[in-house]
Amino acid sequence: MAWLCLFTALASCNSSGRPAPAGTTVEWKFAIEEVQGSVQDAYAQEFKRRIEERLRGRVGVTIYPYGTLGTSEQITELVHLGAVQFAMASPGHLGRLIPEIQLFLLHFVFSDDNEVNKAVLGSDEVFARGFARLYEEKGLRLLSLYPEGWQVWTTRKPIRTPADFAGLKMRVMTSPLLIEAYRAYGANPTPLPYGEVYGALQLGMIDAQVNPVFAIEEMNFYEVTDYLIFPKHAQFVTSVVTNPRFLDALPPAERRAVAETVAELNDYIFEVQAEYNAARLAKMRSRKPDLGVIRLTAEEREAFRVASLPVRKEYVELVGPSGREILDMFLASVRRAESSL
Ligand code: 6CS
Repeated sequence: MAWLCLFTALASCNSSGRPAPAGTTVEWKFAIEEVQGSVQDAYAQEFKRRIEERLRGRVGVTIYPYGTLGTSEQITELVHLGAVQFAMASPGHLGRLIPEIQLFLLHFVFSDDNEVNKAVLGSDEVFARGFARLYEEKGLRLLSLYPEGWQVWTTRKPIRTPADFAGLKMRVMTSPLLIEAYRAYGANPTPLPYGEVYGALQLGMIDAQVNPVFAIEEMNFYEVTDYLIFPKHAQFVTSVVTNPRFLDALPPAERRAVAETVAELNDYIFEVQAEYNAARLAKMRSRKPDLGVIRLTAEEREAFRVASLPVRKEYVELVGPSGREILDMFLASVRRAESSL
């Protein structure tokens, strides 16, 4: 009910695609799934700066950090309803709406070279022909797909083999495939919204969670954890979305400003995520010198890769016949990019 009131309040503000009367500034709302100072915040801040510069006096962008508008799934719904104009929508929380997007939650499908992943996510094959139409079918316009960093397990004990996961209560994001991804290692996966993870770790309701380094630092998960395990098994991918009715109704100059800004931000955000992830690992280690950091060897990673393979079948079953096609297309795309970059 409280959330419904929030929707009504947001929707009543002037943020339609209609041109603003001369001399007035229209507000575009941009909701992110992370807190201030995060990778998504850096994206939204730069989007705001560039949009306001391009559309001087006509448009102002307000950023809503995580915690101000609800969970990730609720934020996506607000874009769908047109109460919020732009948002981040991570595949980890989008699986119930767009089952195909859970491709990015499979383990060991990305390249070990993140430049390759960046190129593949922005490619015509994966972005435009692959996923944009699937978002459109669900009433969302996909503007960008970008990586935020390698996923890292934070645990109370060292993990080097799938057997180490036996019975481990692992917090996962809310997309259904993530349950299968960690069951494959023998874990006990527990889906939870982002905002509940710290408390659940502190109270021992969960033993472990998975997120990129920058998030582990800014959400203070490292305070309630003993080890950071780097398996390099998956990238944290997110998507930038808008409401198609809003975008299509904008005057051409404003639509162009959005398209140009979004295109420019791909390189910008790629550098930001690399910088944030490196700097924050150093920060956590200096604040908590006894924090264990384990980088799995090639052999250890291979054991996880083999254990993760049956989940690809689960993905195809969950998505239906097109799932096999999407998976094959993505793997081929990664291989091609690896040999050409
Ligand atoms: O774990 C999560 O739920 C969140 N993690 C990140 C890095 N961004 C947004 C997402 O909701």
